[in-house]
Amino acid sequence: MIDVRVSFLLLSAALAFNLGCSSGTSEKRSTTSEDILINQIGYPVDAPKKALIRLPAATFKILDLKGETVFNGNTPQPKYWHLSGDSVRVADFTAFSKPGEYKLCVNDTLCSYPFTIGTDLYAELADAALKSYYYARCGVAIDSAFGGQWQRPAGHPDTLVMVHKSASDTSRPAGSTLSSPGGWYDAGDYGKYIVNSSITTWTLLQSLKLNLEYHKSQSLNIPESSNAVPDILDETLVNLSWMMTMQDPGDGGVYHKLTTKNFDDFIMPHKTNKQRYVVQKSTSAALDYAATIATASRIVREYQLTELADEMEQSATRAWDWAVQHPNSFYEQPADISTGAYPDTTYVDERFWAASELYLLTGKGKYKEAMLVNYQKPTTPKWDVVHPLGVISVLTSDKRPEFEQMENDFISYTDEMLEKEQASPYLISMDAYAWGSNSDVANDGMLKLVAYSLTGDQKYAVSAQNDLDYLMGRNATGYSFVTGFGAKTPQYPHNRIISADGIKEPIPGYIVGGPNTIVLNDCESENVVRSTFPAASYTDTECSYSTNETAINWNAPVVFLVSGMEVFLK
Ligand code: 9MR
Repeated sequence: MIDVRVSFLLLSAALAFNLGCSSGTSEKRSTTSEDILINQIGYPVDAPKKALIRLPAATFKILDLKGETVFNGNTPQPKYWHLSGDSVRVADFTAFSKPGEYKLCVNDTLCSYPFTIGTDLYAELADAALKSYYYARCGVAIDSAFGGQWQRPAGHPDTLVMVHKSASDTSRPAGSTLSSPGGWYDAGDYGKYIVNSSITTWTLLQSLKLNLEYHKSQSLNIPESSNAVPDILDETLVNLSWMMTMQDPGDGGVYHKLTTKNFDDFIMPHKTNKQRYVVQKSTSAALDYAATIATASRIVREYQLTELADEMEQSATRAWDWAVQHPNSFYEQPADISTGAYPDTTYVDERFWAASELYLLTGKGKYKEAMLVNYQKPTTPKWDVVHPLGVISVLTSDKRPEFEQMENDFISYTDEMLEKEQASPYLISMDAYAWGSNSDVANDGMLKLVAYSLTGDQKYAVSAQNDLDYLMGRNATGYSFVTGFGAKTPQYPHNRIISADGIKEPIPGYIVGGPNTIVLNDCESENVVRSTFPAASYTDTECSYSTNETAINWNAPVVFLVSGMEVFLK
């Protein structure tokens, strides 16, 4: 017979554990502590499992949901980080790998959010990160059959876009109109920008290439899900079709962006009616376009989309030719326009990227020459640092043997990242915080997964897991940065649709830009005071466009990293 008193105690202890409040017995009292930082989704069975503790705790325990201790560990001395302004100790429980749901506790009373040890932990996250692009589609209605409660009417048809005077020529004078529908909204704003679209689209295509079987098995429930191509390619084609309308058929040049003169208000897409413009042709737009469309041409050919592949090849080549004739058309924001600029001051990296993709597509010597002339050692990619994208394309192609030095440089860079991660109190390779810092961490993870796929050395995948752990909560802010995933996730991203749709839960699957101190006063009017330590300088407030915005280029490496971890470190 069960002892009623014992079973009551067990039950109340379990409840207290679940609810994070007192059970009435001091030894079982547990409070969720913001000073125990974990991956709030959890850890794959065979992955390294590390938490960070900001408390003076020399030991820690892992408890199961019944409140039973299943693992005891010691922590080393804390390490101070000048970027976060705090000291953390590593709690390593890699040795414990029994699937289940747990909390990590110190001093018997302070516990982390619950987390899981298991397999396929990131599958939903991978789907949601990719489906975020469906929700960001411009010019189409989001149907409830696919978008659930986040359904919305179509907005921004972009069939009568005006040519801005900065973009005018004799065949398309200022004030004339053209049609450039579709694609994805760039970010929290409703603009569409070629530079940022390019790195985003390429990253998704590269994820498809590297994790082919995984992406083939994904079903996102988007309108195209039942056709013969993987959903990631369907979604990417939505943006590629738009990008191709941004090329001037007359001269092959590419408009830098399609936006209103000033940012739209925080209202739904179908409620906006400001005139939209194509603005200035730029060399960066032409080269990024050439690189992305050339990459797409190779991939769609594999899916027997032959006509499209041919059209893309011709289009990419024309954009390259335009850029050769206009090598220094730097984007200059016109006085009457204030939307995003995506400006740049050097095109060496863009030229290398475009030349690489065109060489892989056509095999022509002139592109190989341009590659060699413009080569620089790879670093972490960004919208204005794109040569690493060309390096990845080359190293994951059949042309890899021609470029041994490039491979050495790539591996040296990833090895340097691993050294930095080992020295980092927060176990990441990033050592400077820029606008969109979360995407820098995700891009580091992407490079590590590429290094893993090239060398087969598990150490790179292990390090990429650390990047994912950081993004999902093991960071100085304690936020799991992807909406809808984790115990503490952004509720008020700087995103016009999420703000205006009237739905309490933000659309899931969006990573926010993350901490940095570039614009400390973006929420001044709301009296938000941010940390002056860059790693901790984040606020989940809508006004914080510099830390809490969503953006397509930030989500793409998350798709890559999370899908990759699903494959590499189950
Ligand atoms: O991601 C961009 C970041 O690197 C720049 O520092 C910042 C300021 O120029 O702009 C960011 O890009 C924004 C773009 O200009 C407009 N759409 C929203 C983007 C994300 O904030």
